Amino acid sequence: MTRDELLAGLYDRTLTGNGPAVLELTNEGLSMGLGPEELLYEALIPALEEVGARFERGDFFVPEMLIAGKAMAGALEILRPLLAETGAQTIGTVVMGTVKGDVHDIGKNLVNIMFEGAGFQVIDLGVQVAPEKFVEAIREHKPDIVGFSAFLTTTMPMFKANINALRKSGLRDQVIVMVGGAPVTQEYADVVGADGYAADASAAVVRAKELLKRRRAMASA
Ligand code: B1M
Repeated sequence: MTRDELLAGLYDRTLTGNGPAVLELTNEGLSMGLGPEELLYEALIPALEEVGARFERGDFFVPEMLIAGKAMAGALEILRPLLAETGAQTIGTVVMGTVKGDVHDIGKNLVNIMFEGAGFQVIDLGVQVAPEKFVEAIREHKPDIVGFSAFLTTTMPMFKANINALRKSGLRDQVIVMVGGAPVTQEYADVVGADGYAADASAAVVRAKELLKRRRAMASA
């Protein structure tokens, strides 16, 4: 099998939610020498984008989205140690969660993997995380950054609710707030008063490092 055939096969099997074939092709791709990023960005993520497009057109329904998501999540577990492979020392702590009312977690999990790969310690609170849970976790773990993910236009307003909860608890100034998720934009992040936004997992790491550097420089000035 050629590289292009493998990527095309991985894309097709993810689109149709064939979990066992996705695992097999992911392993095969790696043994052929393809990088984890190639598998991710040239097959797995584009397949889920197509799933979303078909859902919007009414060609796919929730069950199809669910099995495609599960197939992708299985591949992500194989890729996780490779993406997070690093000898780096811990450079900061991040508390992450998908906001209340939202069960999407693949994008959040990918951000977590990239954060871990960059040397961050990640405390993942999972999905449907209520504002008071974020507050509790920030009190307990004292992270440098708290990350809120939202994947639905209807759950994005939880960013503001979370930030308000941090304010009420007197924690807002102690932590950098980052937001992200498929429908989120820089403009929306600014409106809700987040410190940082990133469109994807790699950009999230770059932005987190910038924000952390700035905060540490200000603290030592
Ligand atoms: Co849903 N879903 N879904 N879904 N789903 C979307 C998000 C949707 C865009 C599909 C569509 O219509 N095109 C649409 C939202 C529309 C909108 O709000 N405008 C949608 C809908 C409508 C729904 C339901 C309401 C459907 C229904 O029940 N009628 C329902 C909602 C349930 C709920 O949450 N309450 C629902 C359910 C589901 C499943 C459970 C079936 C499944 C989720 C499985 C899972 O996550 N475990 C699912 C899936 C799979 C999708 C799509 C197809 C794929 C999502 C995904 O994993 N993408 C999605 C379509 C799409 O996104 N194109 C869709 C791949 C992932 C790697 O990308 O999520 O963008 P992404 O993550 C990126 C960035 O967002 C960023 O980095 C990530 C990695 O690069 N990022 C951050 C994320 N968090 C960040 C945090 C940061 C920084 C960057 O800082 C803290």
